[in-house]
Amino acid sequence: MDRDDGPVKGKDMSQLDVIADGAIAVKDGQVLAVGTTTDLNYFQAKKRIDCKGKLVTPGLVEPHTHLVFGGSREHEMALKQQGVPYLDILKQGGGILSTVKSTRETSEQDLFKKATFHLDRMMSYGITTMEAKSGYGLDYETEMKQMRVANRLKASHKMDMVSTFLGAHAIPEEYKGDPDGFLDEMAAMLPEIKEKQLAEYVDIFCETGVFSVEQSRNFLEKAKATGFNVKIHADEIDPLGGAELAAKLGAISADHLVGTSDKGMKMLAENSVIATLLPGTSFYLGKENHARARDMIEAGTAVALSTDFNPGSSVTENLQFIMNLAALNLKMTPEEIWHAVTVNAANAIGRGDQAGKIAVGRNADIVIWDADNYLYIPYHYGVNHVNTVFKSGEKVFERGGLIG
Ligand code: IZC
Ligand code: ZN
Repeated sequence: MDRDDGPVKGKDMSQLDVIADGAIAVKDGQVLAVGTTTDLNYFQAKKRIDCKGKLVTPGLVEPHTHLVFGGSREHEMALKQQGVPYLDILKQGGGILSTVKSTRETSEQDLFKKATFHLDRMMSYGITTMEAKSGYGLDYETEMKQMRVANRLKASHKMDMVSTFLGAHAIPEEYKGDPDGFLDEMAAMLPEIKEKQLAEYVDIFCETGVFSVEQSRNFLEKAKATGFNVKIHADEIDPLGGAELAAKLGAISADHLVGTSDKGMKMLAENSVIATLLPGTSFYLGKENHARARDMIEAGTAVALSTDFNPGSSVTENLQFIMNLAALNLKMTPEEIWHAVTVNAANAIGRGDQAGKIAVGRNADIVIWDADNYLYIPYHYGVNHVNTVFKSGEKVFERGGLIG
């Protein structure tokens, strides 16, 4: 609990602070004290909640989602089953571009309603802070519409929200064959996004057939010059060198990293870039190769985990399932996994000072689980283990029971 602020790196990720017979005092939405029940017994609490036999953790933090979108892509499931690769579906005008069409056609109010539905579900899985990217507009109007929705949610929903501009997510039909022209249009939006505070981060999909390392560097340098911190969808499918670029630019995080080279991993560690891994995507795209979490941790990197929630490559709001996948496919230990979905995820979206830890002065974002130890959650897969979720001290979700 007394660790300095900042992410937990490398082998420190295996040291988890656990208090047996723990207690938390909460006042005005913040943590007032943490200790054992004996330590905190002197508090004259107005209300006491008995968590006997239950694991209690910080609220989960989700650092990478494509939350705001129109439509869905279940019609592409058959193509996937026939073995058509994700990038081929995109090349044929489907994939991301299919969601772009739906998002352009959906009204701001309907996008808001749909995003609220997914956000509520995320909270029911124990998430209390999360990031949301734009990137299904690929034009001025729709990108702005998506970011306005994210910011309306930030103002109205109990979830703490962080908005990211991902205008550079794919090349729209109007700019086919002219990626640089398209990037110029997206870059021209940066000053207005900054001025209106519509996003805190700028991201790009650096991938074969989408944006090259050089185009990504150029675009993200403009974002940095406008005052944004940057993130990269790096080496998700092909090992292009996105991790090396993230390190050179001093990005706050590099995300995916399935194909990252040894050199890229070394550079991420040396430059303290958080490695946000998204094993749900490898799972959902049916990939056999996985991000090399063990090597990244060995190199001293802080690893975070995320659902990548989106309508194409990872359709789930369940970060607990990602914890199961991290154990099974990334070979991460339970201790590492808990750091990756709390403190490291919070640091990956600039919320390390507020979220991701139960510590004095931080938001009382707390989850009570239907489990009596922390090993249990990455072990029992595919279901929701949450009993109760508190956001800033307020109960926002409680497990319901069967009727009758
Ligand atoms: O809609 O397919 N990888 N972007 C980059 C995605 C997946 C989201 C999507
Ligand atoms: Zn993504």
